[in-house]
Amino acid sequence: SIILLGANGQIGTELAVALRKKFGHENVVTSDIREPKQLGENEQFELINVLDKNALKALFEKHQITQVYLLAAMLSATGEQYPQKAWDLNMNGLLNVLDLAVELGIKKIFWPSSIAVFGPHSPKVDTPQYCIMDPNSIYGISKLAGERLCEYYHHKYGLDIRSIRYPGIISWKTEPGGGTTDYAVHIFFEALRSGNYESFLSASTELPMLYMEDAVRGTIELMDAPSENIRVRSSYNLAGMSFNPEQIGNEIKKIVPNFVLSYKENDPRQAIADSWPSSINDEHAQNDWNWKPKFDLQAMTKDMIENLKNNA
Ligand code: VAH
Repeated sequence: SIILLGANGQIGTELAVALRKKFGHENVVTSDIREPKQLGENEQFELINVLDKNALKALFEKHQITQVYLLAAMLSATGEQYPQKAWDLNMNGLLNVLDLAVELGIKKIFWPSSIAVFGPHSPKVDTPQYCIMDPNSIYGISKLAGERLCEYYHHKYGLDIRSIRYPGIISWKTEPGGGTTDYAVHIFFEALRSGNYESFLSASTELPMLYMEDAVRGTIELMDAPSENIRVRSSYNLAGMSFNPEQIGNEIKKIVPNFVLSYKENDPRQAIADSWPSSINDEHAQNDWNWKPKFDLQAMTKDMIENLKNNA
């Protein structure tokens, strides 16, 4: 079976739906440190703390796990409030999965990295797969270290572990928790709820972003690709779109004409965003496994507002 660790999070929630559709409910186990808000009648869920290696081993054996998607992590903004906890969860959670995968012969692993692995001295525009990487958030540092571990365990133990450096991900089903790119999700909820939003990032802060449908499809396409095609065993750059708060605000105003966007000064997340690239080069993902995004800013905005109006 396949297990998703951190299945209640922004990405895990939607990856679970896609994996159950692809492999069948009976072959997918979701898990997280707390119960999900809702669970379908034939959906399997297990409570687990990824830092409890013995419990994790028992869970992997109980369900005869052959694939692991490790989505449990603490994101950038929360990480700056609790750096030691962020390091512990992000690194030891990964190490537990890597070591158990070697011990139990688990076939495939997915682990998410992030554009947070780049730092102030990385090229800012069209950031390449290989370049200087000096992340200065504990989240980015843990993701860079995680990439090094993934590549090491692949070469030393032959683990088929695959990874994507996700941009900020935008979705309507589950709000992100504690990220720096979360403004791009909150702005939609507020535009429809109150008609105004105060962005914690400045108008010109351009960041790489990806719509959830593209993120989920890309993840599954990466995992489905033949192993010999996967030439990057650290983590693949992946690009969707890039925009700043002013641009997404203007796009929303085309649909919600009286929407008012304002800006909050001196939010700690501004410094994190300023250390990240504004756009990403993903030629390696294009060449190795035919990556191609489907949603640009216009299409994403339209889809977000339609879904929020119909579902939230
Ligand atoms: C964050 N959403 O903001 C995550 C992501 C690139 C951003 O890593 O921390």
